[in-house]
Amino acid sequence: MTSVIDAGLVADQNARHHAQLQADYDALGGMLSRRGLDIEQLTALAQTFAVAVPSWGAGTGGTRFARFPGRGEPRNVFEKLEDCAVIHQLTRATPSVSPHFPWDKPTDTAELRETARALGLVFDAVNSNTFQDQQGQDQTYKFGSLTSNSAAVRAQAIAHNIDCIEIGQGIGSKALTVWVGDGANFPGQHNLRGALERYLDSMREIYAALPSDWNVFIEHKLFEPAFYATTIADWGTSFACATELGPKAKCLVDLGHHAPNTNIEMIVARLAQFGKLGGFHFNDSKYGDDDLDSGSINPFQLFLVFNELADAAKREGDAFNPAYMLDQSHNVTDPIESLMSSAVEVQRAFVQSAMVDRVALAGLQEQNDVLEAAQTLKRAFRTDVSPILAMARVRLGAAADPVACYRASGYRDRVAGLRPVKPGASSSGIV
Ligand code: LRH
Ligand code: MN
Repeated sequence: MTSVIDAGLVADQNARHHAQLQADYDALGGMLSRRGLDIEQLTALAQTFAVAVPSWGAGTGGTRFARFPGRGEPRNVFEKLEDCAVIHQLTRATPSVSPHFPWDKPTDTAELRETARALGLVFDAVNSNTFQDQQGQDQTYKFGSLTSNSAAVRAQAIAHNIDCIEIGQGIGSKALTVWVGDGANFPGQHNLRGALERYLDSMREIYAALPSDWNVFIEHKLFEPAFYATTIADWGTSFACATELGPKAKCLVDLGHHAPNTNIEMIVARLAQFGKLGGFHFNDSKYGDDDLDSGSINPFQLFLVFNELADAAKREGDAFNPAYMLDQSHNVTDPIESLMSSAVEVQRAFVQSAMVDRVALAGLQEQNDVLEAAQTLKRAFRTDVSPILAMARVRLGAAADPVACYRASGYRDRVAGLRPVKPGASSSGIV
């Protein structure tokens, strides 16, 4: 496996951190053992954590107002993979990449799969795209795709999703994520029930094309690009459709796709209870689908989501295995730095959720000792597990401080020289 960053530099950087890290680790170990927790066990658990990186997150994102391209933008899927390999080399927490088609459509799937393998990466769920019209496309998606009242438009959208499954099989993926922006901007623009009926008819054809060991993830979103009614607007509609379609259909929760103050951890608990929690798009937001770095605005919510995941895993054991993926837009930061620190923030919530004393919590809930029950969760969230996460990385040959190591490597300067900025061109497809 090729190391994109010089392994010697990573070792040097880690050597500088060693004494301080060991001291912090021992201090935390002492505190945790007084709470009956074994830091070595938690560090080993941290090393099992993995979250997929969105290929489209490796380039600079933007909004409808503007996109300010960064230096050394990846110009194709191969350069995106190289950047994703840097993220995994320095965090050892992101072994897989979730591609988006046609943005990442390869001419040769074997070459793409082999390039990823050589970089120590595999492919997670593939994402279809019927929310944009591509050059030379026959039918427009202006008035919807899988829900369009035009059979020709629906057929085109269905064919695209089936094409994504075929490419996905070629690169070793096992799931298709279907997010459609279909909806209406005006009351009366379309028949609300008719749109969902057409969606289900289209999804039944896509479902029928799934290999036996594949899943299809339905991703709901409250609004945007539709601003009055979105066909798959909430978890209830997604759940009803996944149930209607069959066992290979599951629901994907993008944290930014809900109304402000929605209790997302409760949605996670519900979908897990009914066996329909397929996966996540982790990010953070303050207002809408802001696609900000995970844990950057509301880390307690991220912790509470993982607290529900830990509860579900305790109930269902290894069979409980939702797909973890990031889905972010990096408008003002270096995407590699944001993706590394976001992966670490999701890993942090994962480790903190494992420190919750679930037996004590159940007892306190039984006794309606409300305050102590709430404090039992807060105690885990308040614990700074940074030494555990850093030690887990160092022991796996990754960086004690990924961002500092990345900056010391000069990688961005190097690729900036190799990848001239194409003015106005968007590498990720998102404006
Ligand atoms: C829609 C979404 C979806 C992706 C897109 C890039 O907002 O979250 O998951 O296809 O972003
Ligand atoms: Mn998403």
